[in-house]
Parts: sequence; structure tokens; C-alpha cells
Amino acid sequence: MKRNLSIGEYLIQRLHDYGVRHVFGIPGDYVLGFFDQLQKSKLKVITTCDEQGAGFAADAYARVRGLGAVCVTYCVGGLKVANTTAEAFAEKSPVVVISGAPGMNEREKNPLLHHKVREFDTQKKVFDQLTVASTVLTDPQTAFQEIDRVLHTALRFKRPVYIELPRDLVAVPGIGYHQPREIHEQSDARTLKAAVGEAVEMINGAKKPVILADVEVHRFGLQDVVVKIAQKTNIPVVSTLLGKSVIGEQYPFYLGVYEGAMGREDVRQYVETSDCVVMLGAFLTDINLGIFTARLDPARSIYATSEKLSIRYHNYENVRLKDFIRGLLNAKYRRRKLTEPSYAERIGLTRSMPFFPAFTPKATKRSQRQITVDRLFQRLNAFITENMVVVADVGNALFGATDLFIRHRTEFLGPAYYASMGFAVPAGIGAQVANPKLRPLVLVGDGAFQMTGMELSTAVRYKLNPIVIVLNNCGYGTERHIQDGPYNDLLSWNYHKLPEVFGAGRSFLVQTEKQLDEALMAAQYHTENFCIIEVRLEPLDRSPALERLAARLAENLGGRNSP
Ligand SMILES: Cc1ncc(C[n+]2csc(CCOP(=O)(O)OP(=O)(O)O)c2C)c(N)n1
Ligand SMILES: [Mg+2]
Repeated sequence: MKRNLSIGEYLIQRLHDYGVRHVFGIPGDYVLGFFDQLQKSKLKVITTCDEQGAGFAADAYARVRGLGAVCVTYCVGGLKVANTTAEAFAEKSPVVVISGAPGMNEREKNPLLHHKVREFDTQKKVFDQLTVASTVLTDPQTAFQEIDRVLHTALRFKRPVYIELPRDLVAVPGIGYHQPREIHEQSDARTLKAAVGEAVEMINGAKKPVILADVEVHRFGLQDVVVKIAQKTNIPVVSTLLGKSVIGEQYPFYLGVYEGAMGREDVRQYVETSDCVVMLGAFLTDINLGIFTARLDPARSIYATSEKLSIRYHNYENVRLKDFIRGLLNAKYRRRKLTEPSYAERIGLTRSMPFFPAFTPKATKRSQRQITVDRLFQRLNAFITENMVVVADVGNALFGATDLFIRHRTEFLGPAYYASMGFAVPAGIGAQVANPKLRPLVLVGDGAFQMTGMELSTAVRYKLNPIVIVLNNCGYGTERHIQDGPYNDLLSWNYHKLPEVFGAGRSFLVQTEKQLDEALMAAQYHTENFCIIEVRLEPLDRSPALERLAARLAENLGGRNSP
């Protein structure tokens, strides 16, 4: 390690060591010094239109690449990423929030400096609630250690962290001869052995075991291990909406997304009648489990996450998720026969049909029929290729996407737990910056688009080429099904005119199935910048999954206005 690195340079070095190559954000006077260091470094700065856009982009970047970073100025910028950091926390995405702050030499006598809310540490206190570790780098003697500690914690828990840089210390050298200490936490060997032993015995003794693979399998990079377990044993696998595409959906042992009563009935039946549900990295949230309609009995469950391992009614301490899942792979099993139809077969993609032909307009009957949510997703199913990352925003976009067929792992991003609108357009940017080989297919409602859609400008600036499908149903469609009123109406923008505003991109206005097919076809070939496809939908049209969800939510409101 070079002796004379400054605090800011050391932070940049460590981010780079962990695979970060881009930092999203917006500068301000409290953080300009650090932006200057970033500009001169190996990391590339991506500036967005709004901090919230930077926060969502960094979150998606972290989901695709393993760690992301967003850099903002004090309070006016920082507090704008509070919501995106909350989402990253709730959905386990390791984002490093870096904020500039007044210098230590400016803080004496508590002056009323611009951007300060109440006290100098107000912003830090907010982020204490939204992150797994936070630090204000006030002391050059401890700054490097603090950076190591905080970054390690982000990776250990796959959750966001907060680093505040007082502006007079960013360029100050830290201690010399600092070696970052890698911490390798290990499972207790005997507990691990006992836990794996008990789990394998339970699995082998079961008539109808099933693996429920969820979001942490993705965050901890265990997708291949889970696939190998399924290949070795022929135990069927399901995922959840948050974990959708955690493994490729083309595998013969993959049955689909499990969401309690909200999901497909055949998948629900299979899981709920299983005598051994092996939940790996699962997140028992209401949306994931269909608003608590899921019936998963602990007596027949193995539940393993980074925070907890329980088998039936008892817990094991000190067993890391990675070690447990690897332990499961190395165990001896009786191999089963695959008897269940796969997801591909369940949704009608049998071998007799060409397995996802290249999209051609001939593949569908050119129809003058009015486009519906259901048909939109059916056509998208034929359109998605393995070079795409599907990013869905809250609303019809996310619920309709449940039944999409994502052939490769990690290629579906959606805020399926915290569910903040405005995620998809900026997240598409973050995902493509993280992996330029992927073309984002962004599915977004008109309401969510009106929140962060201007980040298309960022896509143009950085030469990205998302295909953005705006589901324009003139309002907050999801809400209409729970309780309607004029507050759910939106101004209908001319979304298809946006290329004029940004001076780049192509747009399509779609009202019929034929127009949709033509637009998708053209978008496939227009790769130099973004395409926006405005799909005009009836205000009350909705996907089958949303239909089921809205019914449940309306029941929770006391049955009023239920659809
Ligand atoms: C930031 C944020 N504000 C409000 C909500 C509450 N909410 C959930 S769905 C929804 C409507 C979404 O409208 P739109 O994006 O047009 O999608 P649609 O439901 O019409 O498909 C709202 C307002 C939310 N989830 N996130
Ligand atoms: Mg809408």
C-alpha cells in the first residue's frame, strides 16, 4: 500500500479493490474535492439528473456487480438518496453512500452553514437507520481502518453503508504502512456438520422436497451452487418475485415463481403440499409470499439465510449461509426422477415449439386488436433475449413481469419488497453500466416514469441504449383497484415525443398488438441509443397477478371497493 494516500484516495482504492468501477452522483461544494479525486482516478463518475436517480442506479449496479457507490453533497443531496438507500437496505443491496460534509474546521461554534438541517450530524443519524454501518471520517489516524470496517460490513451483510467526508480532510494523508485487514468469518465446523447432516436427512426422507431459492442466493453469488444441487438431486426449484431469475428459468427442474395465492396456482399447490421446503436465502416478505397467503409450515421447512438457520423448530448459530449451501451440495442424496413439468412447459413453451425464436413479426398474427396488459407480457416473453436485463418498476410492470420467462440468472431486477416507484429507468442505467453486454428492457408505469424518467437524459449522455416500455394507463392503476379517486389520475404526457426533448432516441406509440410487434421489431435494431415505447392501456386493465394482489389488499382495507 502506498504510504502517502489521502483519505479520499484510499477510499477510491478500496472501492476499486472490491470491483467498483463507476460512481453515480451529483456534486456540490462540500464534495467537490472528492469529485476531483474521483475524476483523476480509475473510477468513472456518472452524473445523473437527480440524486434519487443516482441512488437507484447505484443499487442496480450493486445487484449486478456485487458492490455499488453513490456520491452526493451534504443533506440536499444526501437526504435525496435516503429513499433509495432504504430500498437497498430492505432488499439487501450493498451500496456505499458517500457524502461530502462541512470541514471540521468550519464546525466550531455551530455556525449556520448552508445545507445544514439541525446539527452537523443530522444526516449521519438518518443514515444510521438506513445502513448496516456508518462513519464520519474525522480523524486521519483512524480513517483507513474505518473505511475497511465499513466496506467489509457492506459486503458481509449485503446492505448499504454510509461514509461522510468532511471536506477539509479528503486530501489529508492517512497513516502510512496501512494494510487492509481481510476478515474471513468462518462457520463453527461442528455446528455446520450437524446442521447439514440434519438437513440432508430431512431432504432424503422427504417424498416431495422443493427448493425455494431467493434473493440472498443471488447476493452471495451462490446461484451455481444451487443449480448444481438441483442437478445432482433432481429436486424441483421455485423462486420468489424478489428472487426471480436467481437461477435461469429454462432449467427442467425450475417450476416458477412462488407467491402464495398471488402466484400461479400449480406452483402454490406444489410448494404447499411439499413435505420439505428448503428455503435458501429467502426473504419472508408480504409481497414475496403473496400478502401472507403463503402456507409454509415450519415443521416441514429448512430456512437458511445470512442471518438465521433453522431446521424445523430449532436454530443453529454460527453457520454461514455460503458454508451451509456448499455443505448441502457436497452431501449424499438419493437421486430422484423429475416428474413435474418445468416452468417452460407450464407456460406452454414445449419442445415442439421453437424455443424462443428470434423475434419476428411473423411469429404473431398481426392483429388490429387493442393491446392489453396480458398480451403485452405475452409478446415480451417472445421478445426477451439472453442479452437483456429486464428491469421492472412497481405496478402492472412488476406484477406482469412475474410470468415472464428469464432464461439466465440475475437478469431480472425489480423492487419487489420495498416497492419504491421510480426505480426502473435509473436502475436500467446502473445495470447497463455494470454490465455493458446487457441491454436493459425497462418496464415502467406512467406514474413511476413521471418520477424518474428524465434519467433517460443520463442514458443519452453515457451512450446507453435501454428499451423503455411505458405502460400508460393514465394514472396510478394499481391504486385504482384498491381504492379509486381523482388522486389516482395523472396528466397524460406525450411520452413518445421525448426523443425531441433529449435530442436522441426513437419512440413508438402503441395502441394495437400489431403496432407493438412493429415497435419491438424496430427497437431490436435501433441500438445506438434509447427506444421509448409508449403503450396505451385502458385505465382498469391489469395483469392476472395484480388482479389477485389487488383483491388481497382490498380485503386488508376491510373489503371496501374490492374489485
Ligand atoms: C415512491 C412511491 N410512491 C407511492 C407509492 C404507492 N404506489 C404503489 S403503486 C402506485 C401506482 C403506480 O402507478 P404507475 O407507475 O402508473 O403503475 P400502474 O399501477 O398504473 O401500473 C402507487 C402510487 C409507491 N409504491 N412508491
Ligand atoms: Mg399507471
